[in-house]
Amino acid sequence: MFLKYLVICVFISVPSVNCCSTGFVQYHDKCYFFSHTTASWAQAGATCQQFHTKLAEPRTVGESDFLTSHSQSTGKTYWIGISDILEEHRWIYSSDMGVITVNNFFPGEPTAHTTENCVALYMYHSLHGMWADAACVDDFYFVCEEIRGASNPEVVG
Ligand SMILES: [Ca+2]
Repeated sequence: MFLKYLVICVFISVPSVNCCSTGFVQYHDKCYFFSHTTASWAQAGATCQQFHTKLAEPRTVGESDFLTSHSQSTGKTYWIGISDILEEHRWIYSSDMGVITVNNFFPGEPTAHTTENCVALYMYHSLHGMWADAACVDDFYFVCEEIRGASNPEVVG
């Protein structure tokens, strides 16, 4: 099993890019964990932090498409690390409060103004994993992203 994992890592890795920790899924230089339990947006973020990760912050069209595609494959709705809690309709990443650099809101989304301030890869109402605003207290699955620069000496590439 370990050998199989190692072979997959070598096969899909770009040279010099480390493999992801067990349980994480790799996309280019990012490692994502798709949760198997649900939580509110804030609880989800806290859970990610317990493992030295953060709620996923898609910065490129490719990263965003990967997250949407993976959520389609599981059929679940996932929280990601984008909200407009601080200022209505100003969508920012949680970790650095930067305005989003990619926009994957489903056409017509976001819809709910101040009652829905957190972004999910939304599987309901035929949104197919594209972004929608949702009430931050809702319980959804969530995607954590490994924080780059955090050393992981036990992980071999
Ligand atoms: Ca809002």
